[in-house]
Amino acid sequence: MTAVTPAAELAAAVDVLAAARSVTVLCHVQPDADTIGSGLALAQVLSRHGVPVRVSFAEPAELPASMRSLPGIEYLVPPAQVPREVDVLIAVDCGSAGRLGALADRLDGAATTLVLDHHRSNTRFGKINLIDDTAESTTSLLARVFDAWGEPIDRSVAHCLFAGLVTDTGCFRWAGPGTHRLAERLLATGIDGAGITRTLMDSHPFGWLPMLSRVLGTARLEPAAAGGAGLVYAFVRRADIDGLRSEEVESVIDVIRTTAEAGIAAVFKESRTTPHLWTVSLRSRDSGVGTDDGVDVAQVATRLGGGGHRYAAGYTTTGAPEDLVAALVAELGG
Ligand SMILES: [Mn+2]
Repeated sequence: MTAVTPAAELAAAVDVLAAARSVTVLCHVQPDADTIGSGLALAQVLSRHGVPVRVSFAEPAELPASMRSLPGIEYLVPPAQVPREVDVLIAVDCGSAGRLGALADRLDGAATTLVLDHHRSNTRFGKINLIDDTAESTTSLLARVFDAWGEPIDRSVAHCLFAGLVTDTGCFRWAGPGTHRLAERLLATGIDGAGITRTLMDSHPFGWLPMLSRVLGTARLEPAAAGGAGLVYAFVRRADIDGLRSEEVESVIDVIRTTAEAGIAAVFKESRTTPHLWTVSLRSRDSGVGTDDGVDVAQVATRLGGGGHRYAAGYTTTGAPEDLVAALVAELGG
């Protein structure tokens, strides 16, 4: 299925961008390359028009190291530098206001709010909501916004858009019709696609290997879960990730989800600072972009207080490991 972006909302979004006098772009907490790539691409294009723009995210304090070479990084400011009252506020890649973390309170002080997103579970918390859950990434939605606006995608904007596209499609595993056409267009600007991919997805410090070894030792299979679809899960405890980056922690799900006997994969990741606080990554194997089979993990995550896509979602929870597993298994049905 080729992505279908709602035309009226697309036009409304372009109107907001074209008329903006100053813009604050907010990315989601624990940012990934799609939210940051979207923010920095928007900042670069708005700057061409002389529009003052800042980009921020609530936490953690530092941008993940793998994203520090993205063009436009100079537009990033710490959350304390985002004023209480702003002109145009744009949330990128955020399924709900809660994904803005402590910066969610800036929504009330904004003259206009624009939500640009591709999450199925999006709660439409902006005044204008351009949501396309058939888009592979928020950066591919942005490519359509720039086209509708008549803004060329140059090499440094393409770098940011490619960063979101390659990560949200899992290195083009979850590509749909049009995905490779966009990739080709971005690569034709002269960006180093292999280098961007390696920096974002294929580089880990040596400490990643012993961490994986410990974490994979916690993996368990529940073949009867989710009506027989099967659940595989593992735990990343705080002691496992000392000195490692979020990139290493987030990579674990990509190993766990390869289990052939399980349609659903989960990784429980303990907070570095708060014992028994966990963020949970969920993946559904047979529920990719443009397909309607498999378990919709966005629905599961939403019922557990989170959100996401039908094939990739997450939530935050507290408790002892065995209780977390029991709660998830109960929600999956059996
Ligand atoms: Mn995304």
